[in-house]
Amino acid sequence: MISKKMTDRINLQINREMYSAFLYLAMAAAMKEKGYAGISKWLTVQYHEEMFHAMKFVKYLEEQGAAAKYEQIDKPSFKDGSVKEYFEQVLKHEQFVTSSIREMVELARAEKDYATENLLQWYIDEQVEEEANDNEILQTIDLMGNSAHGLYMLNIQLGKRENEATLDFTAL
Ligand code: OFO
Repeated sequence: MISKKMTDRINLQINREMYSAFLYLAMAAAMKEKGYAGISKWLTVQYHEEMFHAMKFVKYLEEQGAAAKYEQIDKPSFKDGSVKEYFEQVLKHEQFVTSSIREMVELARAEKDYATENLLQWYIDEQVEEEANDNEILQTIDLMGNSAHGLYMLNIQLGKRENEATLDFTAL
């Protein structure tokens, strides 16, 4: 059984993960409108990943005899700009999520809640992967010097990203 404080904190994180999903979906729509169908697809796959992150917490609460509480999700907030500026905002958002997960680990340790700490290790690993992906994309953009041809190629490359079957949260 987990504490009320940890249950509330997990529910806050569920909201943050759903906000991340909503943010990437909004960015995907904006990229599609600009003609970057591949980047839009990459962001849409990211939307699915974020929903999986949220639902993995929901499942964990259920297993612990607690319940998910869904709150209002804020309007996605991002500035329109270049492809590089979009990915800079994605990275910045992921850095915020990483700090949020780290804060949860601190709480789990303070409460000697080993089960939640163990679950959070999965999210820590996931954040390392997400930040690495975003950094790699930004590095590629820098290498191309923001050239139109380079962005075209990046758009094709990112469009190859597929949803992973393991992200089906109905199977959680
Ligand atoms: Fe859930 O990792 Fe991104 O936000």
